[in-house]
Amino acid sequence: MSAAADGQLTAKDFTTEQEVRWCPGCGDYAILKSVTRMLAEVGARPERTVFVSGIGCSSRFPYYVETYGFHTIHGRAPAIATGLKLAQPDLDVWVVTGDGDGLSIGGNHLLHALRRNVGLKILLFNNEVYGLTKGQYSPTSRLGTRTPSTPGGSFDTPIVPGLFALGAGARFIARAIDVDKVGLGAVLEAAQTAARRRARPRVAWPAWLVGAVAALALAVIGIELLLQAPVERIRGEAIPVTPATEARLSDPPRVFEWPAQPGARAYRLVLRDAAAEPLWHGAWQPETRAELPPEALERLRAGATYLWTVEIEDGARRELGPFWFLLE
Ligand SMILES: Cc1ncc(C[n+]2csc(CCOP(=O)(O)OP(=O)(O)O)c2C)c(N)n1
Ligand code: SF4
Ligand SMILES: [Mg+2]
Repeated sequence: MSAAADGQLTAKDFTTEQEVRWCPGCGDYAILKSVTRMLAEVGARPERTVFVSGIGCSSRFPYYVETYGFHTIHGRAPAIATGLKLAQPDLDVWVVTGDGDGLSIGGNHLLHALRRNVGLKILLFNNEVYGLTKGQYSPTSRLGTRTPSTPGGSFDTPIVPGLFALGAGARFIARAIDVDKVGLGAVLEAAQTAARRRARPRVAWPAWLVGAVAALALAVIGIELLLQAPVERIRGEAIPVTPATEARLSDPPRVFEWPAQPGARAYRLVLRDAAAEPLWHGAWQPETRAELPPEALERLRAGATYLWTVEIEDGARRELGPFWFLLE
């Protein structure tokens, strides 16, 4: 590993010599580049950083980053990473998973890792398909997707991963696009900062209990870790909407605006309370602006905090726009 003259590591220092086995043009290359760049920029230490993955093309990620890593078993990376983080809370533990690995076979593990909030950073590469096993449909495939396993077109309603994370009680939630270097970089840095602030679980566990819980998690038994804390504040950024980063209910803004997104046919603004329950939403509309009616303002004033997302309709599905927010 070579360091720059000032001792600062560079993205190259976080890149391994391994032959990368992704197809030419795969979006995973762009994510790998953004991650190695972010690790250098935030001053991460390779010996304090671990990438844990499941199975899939995306899950080959640990081979390509010059840190510690585990290429584990299908869908179980969150369980293994939870055990590691509880045993070594000062490590930066990242989980890399795919839409199939994380939301299908590992859905249960992902759900419990999200609600426990032990300080893992989970990257879910959502290419809407099982890439490694030649393109079967996945839980995020759009309606009508034709694949070897759905020759007549998929008829299952796709999961929206951001909403799944919200509903599971995650504290930091974000969505970015692989080739959006600036947006993805900002999201990765925000994730790193958010997790560092919660680096230690709030409950100090004896070592024997940590081992027991890791084993139980692997055996697919859900356990309440009582790590929930009252939500006092919500901060975030989204498709740069005005008002941008922070909103308090004492003075709710009336008008929200956002730039047009490629491929979008319609938008809907959704305001949620701290438990992610929708408080108000505007109807689908082609405009990139929404004005809250008086009854929506009343509902906001009645709550304590809220966050907002812009949903995008592109004809085949609904998705959340790029965003990040942190529930504190
Ligand atoms: C227990 C088990 N079931 C199924 C498989 C086959 N399998 C390997 S990877 C994969 C899906 C990967 O999809 P995703 O997580 O979306 O990753 P991608 O390749 O798209 O990055 C499947 C079904 C397996 N290896 N083990
Ligand atoms: S099969 Fe798809 S996900 Fe896998 S490396 Fe090729 S392009 Fe990427
Ligand atoms: Mg996939």
